[in-house]
Amino acid sequence: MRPIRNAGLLVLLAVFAVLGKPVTLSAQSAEPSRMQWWRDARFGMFIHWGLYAVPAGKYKGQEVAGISEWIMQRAKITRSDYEKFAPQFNPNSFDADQWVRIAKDAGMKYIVITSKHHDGFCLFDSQTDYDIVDATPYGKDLLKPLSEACQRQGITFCTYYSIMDWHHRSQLPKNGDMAKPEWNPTKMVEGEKSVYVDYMKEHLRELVVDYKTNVLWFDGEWPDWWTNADGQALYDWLLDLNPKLIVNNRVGAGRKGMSGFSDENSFAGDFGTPEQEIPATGVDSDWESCMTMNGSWGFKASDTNWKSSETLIRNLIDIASKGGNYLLNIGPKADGTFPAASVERLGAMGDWMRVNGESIYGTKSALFGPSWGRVTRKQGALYLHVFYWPSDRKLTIPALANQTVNISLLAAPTETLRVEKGDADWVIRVPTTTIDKVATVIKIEVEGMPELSKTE
Ligand code: H79
Repeated sequence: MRPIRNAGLLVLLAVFAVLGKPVTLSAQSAEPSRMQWWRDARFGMFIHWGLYAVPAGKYKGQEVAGISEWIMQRAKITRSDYEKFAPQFNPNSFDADQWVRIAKDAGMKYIVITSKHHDGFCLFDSQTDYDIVDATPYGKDLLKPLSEACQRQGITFCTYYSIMDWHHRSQLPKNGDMAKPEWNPTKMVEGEKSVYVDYMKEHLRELVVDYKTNVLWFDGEWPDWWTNADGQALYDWLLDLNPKLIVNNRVGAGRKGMSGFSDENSFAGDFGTPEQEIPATGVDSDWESCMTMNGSWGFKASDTNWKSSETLIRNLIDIASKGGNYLLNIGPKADGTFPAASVERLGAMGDWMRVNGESIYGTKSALFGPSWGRVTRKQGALYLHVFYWPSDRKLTIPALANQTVNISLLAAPTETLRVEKGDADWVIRVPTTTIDKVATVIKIEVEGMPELSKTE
């Protein structure tokens, strides 16, 4: 496990206001590790799918406020009433290869799907019985074909798993009222905790061994009956099952808010999990921002508040420039298809990534944060992502210590750009017109790892 825990201390790369200020980078990048594929990937697909796709945000004719996968809590639905969605869940249009193809075409390298959300319903064929095979007319496994399609197409298959469970008998609503339940957070029934931990372990063994999940992305860890010691024990047990498994910090307790980083009181896991936010500065530990395209994780028919493709592409760049991964969510419909608005946006991201992907994959956080955009770098190249095209055709960056080999636009690679190298600053001459309104990438090919020349 990584030793660094304090988010306050982790914010080392706070240079996004001061052009040219050199920063210290830690050893994160040096060690070859099971995190390598994950660090290189930079872009993944989150999928929230379950029984909540059936009501899709509406209960008994009424719109229910909030994220759709929380409808059981938001509308205070009893266990037996919620179970009635199962006979209506029949995703006949589900096509695992098509889902994976859409993710892959968008430039995503991994998929994290809800194997079980807070509602307790499993999308895989478990030994336990509240699942897609045993409880729905569909009657077939969803995660096995998805895992296999991922393997066929070279996408890494990963799973989300909620510790809190609104369906398991071990847990009661916090108001103790099974007829008008307040499910969040659950209370543990006296003496039932070990029964529930065994139940989780059955699922987790299935996911790791039979479904070959590569990441376990825990959530719902905040009820008071789940402790850091429980998280540590589960983490150790999982790593024994598969020493290459990656597990997020939410396997442990003590997360204070949505910023998703661990402190000295919480479990660090293998990566931090900011939710619906991007850290203001670079962070020197492994982290991944998970975000929605509209306002809901699960499909919500009434939510048409979609972010633009421009926002989504710039979020990906922003996150990469700060050393993190972007886990971008899809909420499939109950019939097994992705909402058209999501597919459209992923298409635009794929178009951008096909031209500019090398400025995202395998990159490390920036050396500086300019006003005109963002910066990423890797061995042999510094990438300037220009959001705001300079009207004077000049882009200023702090001087690099490296020898330059070539400067070009990823969107027009045959043309070499001129640079005027001053002691403190370099000025790159760019074409008059914007190449890409969303983000034009200039590649400065250099010898070695880009570093700033000493200016202080
Ligand atoms: O699965 C999606 C959501 O359903 C779930 N996480 C994403 C990935 C989620 N989103 N919002 N919430 C859960 C709300 C939880 C909020 C809180 Fe808390 C739980 C507030 C208080 C307890 C977070 C955890 C902030 C403090 C502890």
